[in-house]
Amino acid sequence: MVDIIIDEYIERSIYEYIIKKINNEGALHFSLIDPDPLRQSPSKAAKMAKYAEDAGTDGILIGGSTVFDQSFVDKTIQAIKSKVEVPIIIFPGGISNISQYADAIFFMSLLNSSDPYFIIGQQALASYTIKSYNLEYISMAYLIIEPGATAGWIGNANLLPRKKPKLTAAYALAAEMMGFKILYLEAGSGSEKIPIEHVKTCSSVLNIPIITGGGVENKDDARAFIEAGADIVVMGTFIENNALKDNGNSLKVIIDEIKKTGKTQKKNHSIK
Ligand code: 1GP
Repeated sequence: MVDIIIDEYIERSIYEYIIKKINNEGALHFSLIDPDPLRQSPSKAAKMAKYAEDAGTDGILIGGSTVFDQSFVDKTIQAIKSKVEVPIIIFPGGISNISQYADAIFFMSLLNSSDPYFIIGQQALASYTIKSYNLEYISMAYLIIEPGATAGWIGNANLLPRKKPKLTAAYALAAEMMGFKILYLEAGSGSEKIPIEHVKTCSSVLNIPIITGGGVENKDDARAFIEAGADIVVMGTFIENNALKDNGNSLKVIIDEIKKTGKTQKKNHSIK
């Protein structure tokens, strides 16, 4: 059982926390921190996370496509945990990203990979470790749209065409039918934003929540995703570039916009 400190959301799981918070607030914000020693030290990561929490973020995601040192993931999560109260969820770029210190892991499958290793291979290799850590796992379908950036290249993704939102939605609907609890759509970190039509089309057919991110740099970007039907907006590069410079002030403007727009959205996701 995970101990979530935020009083109004004492839940038995991070998954329930996410669903109920989306239903109550209409839209959430997650902050992605890449636990890569070449990017920042654990203490710097913890400072970034604290600024993000103070700016109103609803969760910290930890993960990166080029993380090769698992011990650094542990250290980064422990440092962040000592500073913030919001949940810390692993958004794994690979099996090296797993840590017993996180509150949960997005147990994700890159459904449009051309390589079964990224659809079920890594997951099989990770399964016993996750069980032995008693780590909460939240099944997530992961779809990468052109151009895909590092995640697309590493994951050998058969990138979904930017002009084909229906194709993305067909994959997303299949994922929901297969039992995935959450959908994550992106075109890669530090990349172009995905075309809004992909979010709209997925949202029109899905019941499970939609997370999207990649290239969000201002409140207009964030608002557009929420208005299109996204439930959670993820930001990584912006936080990495700005949080320590302005103490999270520019991030707060964007999160405030997400929360304001969220209030105009009616959400009724069921807990599966
Ligand atoms: C990556 O969507 C996230 O999975 C965040 O992307 O780094 O571009 O904000 P950015």
